[in-house]
Amino acid sequence: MNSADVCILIPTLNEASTIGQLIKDFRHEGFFNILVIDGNSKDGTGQIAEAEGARVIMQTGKGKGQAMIQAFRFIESPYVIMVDGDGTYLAREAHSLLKPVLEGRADHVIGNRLGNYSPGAFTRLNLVGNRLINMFFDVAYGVELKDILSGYRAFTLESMRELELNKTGFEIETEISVECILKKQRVEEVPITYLPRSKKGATKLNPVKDGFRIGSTIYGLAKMHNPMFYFGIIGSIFILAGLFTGTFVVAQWYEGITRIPLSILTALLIIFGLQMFIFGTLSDFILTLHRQTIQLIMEMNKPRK
Ligand SMILES: Nc1nc2c(ncn2[C@@H]2O[C@H](COP(=O)(O)OP(=O)(O)OP(=O)(O)O)[C@@H](O)[C@H]2O)c(=O)[nH]1
Ligand SMILES: [Mg+2]
Repeated sequence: MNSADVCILIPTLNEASTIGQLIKDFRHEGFFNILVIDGNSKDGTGQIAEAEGARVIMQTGKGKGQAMIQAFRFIESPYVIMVDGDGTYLAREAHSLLKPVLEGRADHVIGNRLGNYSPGAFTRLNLVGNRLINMFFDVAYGVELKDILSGYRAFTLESMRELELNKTGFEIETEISVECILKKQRVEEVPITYLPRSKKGATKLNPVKDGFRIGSTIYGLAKMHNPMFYFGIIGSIFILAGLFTGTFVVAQWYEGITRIPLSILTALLIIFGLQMFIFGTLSDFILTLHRQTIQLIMEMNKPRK
């Protein structure tokens, strides 16, 4: 492999305290094709990156996702590594991340931070949030991925071009992970080290707001992949609410009090909830038929021997 075949893609927003050393580290590891997509940093991040020999492009919109989507259009090299610019990932681990891709075993490799993180790298909230989000993702998409939000990844240009990406903020890693699953890419996870963020650079992630957006992204995108999961959650909420009001209605009835409006509400909640399950079953059925049709078309299009 020629070192120019790998593009190191770094999104940055005010990371002046770490970007210089990070680029030095990657160059030391033999990677010279370094692309920084900068969100118009005010602290000289772009100038530092340029002085260290990286190609710097300015982001035209806002958010990490918009930056990544814009930067992907500039990449021509067959292999890509994406890495955050805040110095939390180690350049020397790029080789183990790239290995499965270079050996043709995987299309997309995720650096799993959750096995080996330094004390303080995750706040307690971030750690719990990460684990919950990964569990939710695994149930929704029927896979076993441990760290879908990781910012250190290696993939082929070809597999990256297959992904349909629209998310502009911190939901981008989620969308990438979902798209990899939907496009049936071979995804592998490799353990990596995760270091605490430098004290000098502030985080851009709001754990509550961004955590909620990430959860909604997983849920929203599941409609097309696992409709039973999508409609089942809505249905369960309504049925649970119906059981709650229903328990009250029955308890009151035993005491001789009849609650007519609440009984009607209970019936409506349970009927609506059950309908969601019927919706999910039908959607699952339609999806199965659609998948069979697509498979048939693919087989028909295969060149005959
Ligand atoms: N170009 C660009 N980069 C961004 C933007 N927002 C964040 N980044 C970069 O994306 C990377 C990840 O952002 P972080 O703030 O470190 O988010 P995080 O790693 O999920 O959260 P921490 O654990 O707090 O570090 C960093 O290199 C940021 O500088 C943006 O709007 N535009
Ligand atoms: Mg970070």
